[in-house]
Amino acid sequence: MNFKELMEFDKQIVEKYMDELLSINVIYEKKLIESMKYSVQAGGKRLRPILFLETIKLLNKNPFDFIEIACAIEMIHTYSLIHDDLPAMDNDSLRRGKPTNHVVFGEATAILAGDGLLNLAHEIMIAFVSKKLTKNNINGINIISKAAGINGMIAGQAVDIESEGKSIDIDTMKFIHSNKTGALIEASIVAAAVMSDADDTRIAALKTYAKYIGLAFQITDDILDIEGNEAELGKKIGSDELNDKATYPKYFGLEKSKEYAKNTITNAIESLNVFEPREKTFFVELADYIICRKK
Ligand code: GRG
Repeated sequence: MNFKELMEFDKQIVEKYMDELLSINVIYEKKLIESMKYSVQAGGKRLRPILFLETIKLLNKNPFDFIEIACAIEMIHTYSLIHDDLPAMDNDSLRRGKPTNHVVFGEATAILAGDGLLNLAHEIMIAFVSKKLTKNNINGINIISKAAGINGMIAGQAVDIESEGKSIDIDTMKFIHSNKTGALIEASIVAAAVMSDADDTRIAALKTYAKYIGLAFQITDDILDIEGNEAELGKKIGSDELNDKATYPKYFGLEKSKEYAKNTITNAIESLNVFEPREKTFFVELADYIICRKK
């Protein structure tokens, strides 16, 4: 399978398995389950579970043995998007090309749907380790839980919200993005490496790779935001709405940010030197995809 086919294959497996995990028969809380399914099934690139599954494969383990962990990661990601879109946070009305969860189901249900997905993800991970109890499996799910929590994504989101309307320095901006966006991307790769019983050298190499692609992902997201806004709304980089956000283009300008993302990808690829070229084809192509993607 080539890169595109592999991405599609993994995506379909994750989506099929998530459908099964969300086939929950209830009597009273039908709206809650429907709203959880709505956001999970709204599409998305499924980047994090794909990274998880391909890392498992790279390290010669069977990805099907770990599929529920990949789904749990995507559920955590989806919860974060539902909550990020709420009126109290980013107040967005569109996500993954569809009306946001709170627009369809109301704010209270959207909050509960996010809570439900976050908790379900942890239930799934705990059920997995209780069936396959190894030290590395426990360490792996711990890496994912931490990345989603107050030492990762939630910390990044909290500082982002506190910084709204204020001018912040570059280090604060880097803190926000490496936690809000980078932490779960990094955890998807590192947890898979740990759960595959990889040696320390390979775990360290993959961690460095993950940090670089997380950073390049965020810079590219900022660039796409600007280019998308310019194309769709005729907004310019200096407009108030775009300037309100702490983004890489705001600090470095658009062209320098593109160059920064490119150099970051070069560093990501170099950090995989401990792997044979034939082993790491997917990861090299994925690094390029991160900065060439259109959404
Ligand atoms: C609410 C605790 C909490 C955290 C929210 C993920 C997040 C933190 C906010 C999303 C805001 C945002 C647009 C961040 C930039 C990068 C990012 C995470 C984009 C969305 O991820 P993709 O592109 O989305 O992987 P899809 O839809 O493809 O899954």
